[in-house]
Amino acid sequence: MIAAGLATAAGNEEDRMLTLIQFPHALGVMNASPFCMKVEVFLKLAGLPYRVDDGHLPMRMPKGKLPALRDGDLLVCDSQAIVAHLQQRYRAELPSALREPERGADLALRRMLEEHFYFAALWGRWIADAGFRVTGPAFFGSLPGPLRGLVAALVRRKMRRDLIGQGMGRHSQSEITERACADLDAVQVMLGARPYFGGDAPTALDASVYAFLANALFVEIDNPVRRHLQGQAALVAYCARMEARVGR
Ligand SMILES: N[C@@H](CCC(=O)N[C@@H](CS)C(=O)NCC(=O)O)C(=O)O
Repeated sequence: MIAAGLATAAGNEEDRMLTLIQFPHALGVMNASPFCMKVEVFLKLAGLPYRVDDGHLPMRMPKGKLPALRDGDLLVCDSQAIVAHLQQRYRAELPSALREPERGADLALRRMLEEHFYFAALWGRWIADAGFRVTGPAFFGSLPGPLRGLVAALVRRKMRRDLIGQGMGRHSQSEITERACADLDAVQVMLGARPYFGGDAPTALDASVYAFLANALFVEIDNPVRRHLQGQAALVAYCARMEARVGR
């Protein structure tokens, strides 16, 4: 009886726990999707207990993308909506820096990474041959032989279509590289001499910036954007500081 009671209590505890729905671990970073990694970094910085569910395809989610967060009966989709939800519902439990509302300059920097740099990075992973040689086996290597090449080619085709629709895919490789490196230069200038964008402690913006930089720096794809980032001492040191707090 007691054992059954404990099992029920543990079950309830499990039910209450936040569930981060994201892609399976790959490419040697916390998550190969910077948006998923941003949420996981935020959860770690916040010290909120969570579990990961990596068994869902993005097209089955309400917005067709990952990440999503299940909090009780609520399913929150989109990384920024998730951060906003956590900031609101768990406000009292968050370190004070994570509660800060996003200022205009922070929003502009985050949007640059999420809505511009992201697409240059996507191009580097899926369209550039050097990227796809790494991405293809990492994401599809576990599929049965005949399916592997087919699914990889279909997903790559979708990425190419998306990138042309969004616009980044219409530029040449050197133009895309130039744009991505300019974004990284801006990130470094905006960080300045501060340890974090939040000053002495990371804010929600740091979760996003670190997720994007870690995906460019730690993933072993040799390309000019990664080499540029490797030469940006302040951003490399920033990534090391964030890694020491939350891992990579
Ligand atoms: N604005 C969304 C973007 C999420 C996003 O683009 N997720 C990508 C992975 S990085 C995805 O799920 N892609 C699947 C697809 O496009 O089919 C957020 O902040 O969560």
